[in-house]
Amino acid sequence: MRSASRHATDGPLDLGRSFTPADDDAELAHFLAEAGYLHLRGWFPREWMDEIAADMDRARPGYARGDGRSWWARTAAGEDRCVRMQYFDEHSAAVRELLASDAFARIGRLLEGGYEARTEGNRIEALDKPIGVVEGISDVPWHKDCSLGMHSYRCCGLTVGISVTGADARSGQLRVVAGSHRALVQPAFLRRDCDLPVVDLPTGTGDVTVHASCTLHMAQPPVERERKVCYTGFGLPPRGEAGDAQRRAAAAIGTVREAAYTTVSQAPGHVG
Ligand SMILES: O=C(O)CCC(=O)C(=O)O
Ligand SMILES: [Fe+2]
Repeated sequence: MRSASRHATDGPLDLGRSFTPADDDAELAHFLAEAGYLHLRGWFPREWMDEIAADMDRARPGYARGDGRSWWARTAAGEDRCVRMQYFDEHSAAVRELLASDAFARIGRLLEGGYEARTEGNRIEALDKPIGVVEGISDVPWHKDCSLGMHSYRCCGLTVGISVTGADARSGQLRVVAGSHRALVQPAFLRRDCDLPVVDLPTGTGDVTVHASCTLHMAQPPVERERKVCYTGFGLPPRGEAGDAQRRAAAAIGTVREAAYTTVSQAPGHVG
């Protein structure tokens, strides 16, 4: 008789499952290891999200196109919008409190290996998601975060998305390919013959998405309502001499990444 002690690590995963702070870490870790992502519901207080949203609006005028700390995109309405503010912890006490919280640290403890939060540099990025981007990049199409040469240095990191305003198909949301972190698939585009499940991750305010750096994912462009989200993450500590190589590679690849919004334009996600 197993029913009383049945554990959610038994049997097939329910890929639409979300977890709350009351759930068992072993179940979260199992789901993350198997599926490559997590949806954590009600992880952070709504009041923190309201403060972060207000801090984003206050910080934005301090960023400028070409400052090396932000990404920009032009919209069909003719605006030049700041879509990604890096080093956002410098502008938000609420975000610093979040990064120091046990709820955040708990995510990094889910996997073995001594995952570490970012303690310096660009610790967290705050993203605004305008409707109707026609030039530049705001909603990144299918990719793996550790692609473009970073597999050797960054695998396997964890990306943590903090849903500041909530997100869904109308406001844009994160979509992931379940199990793609364990599959040899092209780290960009989603091939039509890929038979792994695509999972939408609609979130509420204060929810969190977690994905492995090797999980194929994309941001669905908003069509009805803008959204706000912050991205940070955890990584494995560099070991010995690899640390220097990692820093050099990260700097070189970082230069390419930082120019992306001036060299690449996303496919239009919005008609009219
Ligand atoms: O815009 C998003 O929600 C996801 C962004 C993303 O995947 C990335 O910056 O690597
Ligand atoms: Fe990504």
